[in-house]
Amino acid sequence: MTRHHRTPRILGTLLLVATAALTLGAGDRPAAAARGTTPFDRVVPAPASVQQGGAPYEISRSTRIRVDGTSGSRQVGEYLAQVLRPSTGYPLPLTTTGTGGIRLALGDGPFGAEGYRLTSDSRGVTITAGRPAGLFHGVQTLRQLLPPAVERKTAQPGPWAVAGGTVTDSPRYAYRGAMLDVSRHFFTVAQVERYIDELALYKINTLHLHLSDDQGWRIAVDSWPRLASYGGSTQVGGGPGGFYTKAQYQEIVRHAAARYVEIVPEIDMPGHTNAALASYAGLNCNGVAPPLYTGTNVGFSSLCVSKQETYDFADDVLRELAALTPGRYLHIGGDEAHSTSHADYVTFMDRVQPIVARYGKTVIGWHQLTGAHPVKGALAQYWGLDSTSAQEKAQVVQAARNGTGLILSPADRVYLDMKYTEDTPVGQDWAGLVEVRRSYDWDPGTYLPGVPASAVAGVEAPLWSETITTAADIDYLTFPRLPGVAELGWSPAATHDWDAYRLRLAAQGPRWDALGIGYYRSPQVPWAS
Ligand code: TNX
Repeated sequence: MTRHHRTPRILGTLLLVATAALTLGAGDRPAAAARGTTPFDRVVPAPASVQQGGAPYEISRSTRIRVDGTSGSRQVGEYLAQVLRPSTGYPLPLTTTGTGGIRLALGDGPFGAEGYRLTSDSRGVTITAGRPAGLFHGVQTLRQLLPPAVERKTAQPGPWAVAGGTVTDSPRYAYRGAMLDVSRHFFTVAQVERYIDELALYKINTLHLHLSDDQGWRIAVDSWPRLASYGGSTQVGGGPGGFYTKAQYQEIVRHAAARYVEIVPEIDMPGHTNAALASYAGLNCNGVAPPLYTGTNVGFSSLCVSKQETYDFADDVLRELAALTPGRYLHIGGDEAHSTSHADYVTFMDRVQPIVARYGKTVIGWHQLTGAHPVKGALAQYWGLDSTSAQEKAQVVQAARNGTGLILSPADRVYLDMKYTEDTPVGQDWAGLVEVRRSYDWDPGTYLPGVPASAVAGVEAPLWSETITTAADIDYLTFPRLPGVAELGWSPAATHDWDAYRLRLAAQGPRWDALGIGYYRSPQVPWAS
């Protein structure tokens, strides 16, 4: 430690006393509140470990963001600067020299792929991680330790103080996802990017895009151009629909990658394929293309399992999609294939899964895939309910025991398109009404008894779009439920506690106001205002 760094002895003694006094016990957080800083126990998702104490750090006009020369540290530094500059009005330059300020450093330590440590004292804030993703998650924690006004896009009065202490954090599960259905209603690149920004706030690291369904095909495929040009030309209720060009899709992928979010593209097959069947008559067993579909029924369409053309189609589509996708996964759907016989379903899945591997990707399918033969390494996405039959659950549990990983998306817990109450606008209720507590109050580790803990890859909150058309609709159904799912995916099981969680969640409300996110003001949560 240089002279420059050393704390005068008397101050050091005071700090020690303060640290002892301020280290958080359960329900004990008066000191930070008294100074106007956000206490560490208001962070969502709850960090693995927090030790609050010591003097706060105040961001000022002279604060610099110190990066370590690696491109990852610089990229996260630029991102942080873009968050902080508009509201603080400070220049916050990036630098590789000097001391103090906000330091983002890659280093050795027990951080894993996404973990980080954040320390704060009067001289500065240091975020250390093994990988850039960890620095990025640490930055999300730092945002939440600053006053909510930091999220505004115009200069605010401040002050901008971060409570003193240490957060040591890493995720419980590697897969923490959300899904957006861009097929039932199309959403623009800007709307998807906004969603990615919102997900990143809560350390979600995966966005699954449901790119095809009966009502619309949303991704350009060069070898089958009518899929997008015709199959993408409408949506639920009629209207123009839309699709992403390859350049637009890659822009979404880039935007996500800069926020350490992996895109998982889904082409739903063999059911949910009316848009494709309408675009190419040859994909139908009878050779006749059905009309485009703008209703909301499910289970009426199927690719023709006995035709070679079907597999040429699947090969071309998955090859082109794999080439656009740096992520590890291709989701091939497989749900609600009610118009495909069981034997045909198994035949289809047996032929299509190896195509995914041929293009270097790993299969994800909805959990009906476990009724066929999931290939080695495949993940099954469970979307059942409490009331799902014991037989269907047992099939999923057995697959997990045999090595199929599970992504948990129980519909009566984490389907973001379910209504909160009978009276809330937009959404569906086929899986039940899902208030905030219900979406948070379950444990992915024990949810399906008999599943080995190691088989649970993580959680995902799907947002189906039959009833929604705007960014405001997306926000309303997503907030405040998504942060709870994010916490189930990130935080240690030991932190799970509804009474504590609802206070953490309440503290997010003013942040969403500052970000322009309209949310459901659930009466279960003690919102501040
Ligand atoms: C079931 S969940 C579906 C979707 C619907 C959703 C509406 C799943 C794999 N299939 O086709 O959009 O319900 O909540």
